[in-house]
Amino acid sequence: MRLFIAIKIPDNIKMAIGSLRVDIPGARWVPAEQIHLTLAFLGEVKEVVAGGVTEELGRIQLPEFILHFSGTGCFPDRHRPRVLWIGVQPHPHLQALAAMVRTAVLACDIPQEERPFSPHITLVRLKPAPSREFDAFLDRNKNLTFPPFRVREFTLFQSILTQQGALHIPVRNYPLAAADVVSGL
Ligand code: 3AM
Repeated sequence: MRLFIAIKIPDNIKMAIGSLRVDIPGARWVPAEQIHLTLAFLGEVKEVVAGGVTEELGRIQLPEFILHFSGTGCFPDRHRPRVLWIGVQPHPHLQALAAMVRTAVLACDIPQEERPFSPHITLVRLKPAPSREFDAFLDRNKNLTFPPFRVREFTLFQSILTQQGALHIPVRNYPLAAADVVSGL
């Protein structure tokens, strides 16, 4: 099974993000209902290994925290855009969660990329050719903000590739510890 680990985004924010959709040549927009914040991509793993991952993830202990999304940007850069994203304001608990998830995944002998965790919400995948519409979108949305939200859990997802695109199915949710507001504000 093909797996990844992510934070679900509340419906009101997914709808607000989904409503940004405009015509950009060569753009494939992530369907609003699939918008998420990826913590780790595992790829194809055997069922027995997936069992080990669910167990390791269950050991993670971290308090709830509050996240803010704002602005837009692209990978690898604005001149060769392949991914257009919504920014995630840094939060120490988010970094800690990503690090703990990475350790859990590595403990199951699933290789992980070396590059540092760079939190983002993928909005569009596109051919690396900037267009007037693309530039206008980035300029228009550079100071975009969304309501903050409290991260109460993270989720192991299965990704099933179909001709219509990937289907994301939650396999298991892992609650964070209820805490007094730890907001990073
Ligand atoms: O949140 P994003 O969109 O950055 O790009 C895929 C998505 O991350 C990423 O895993 C998340 C859920 O699909 N992904 C897919 N294939 C990948 C791969 N081969 C990958 N990340 C790294 N290597």
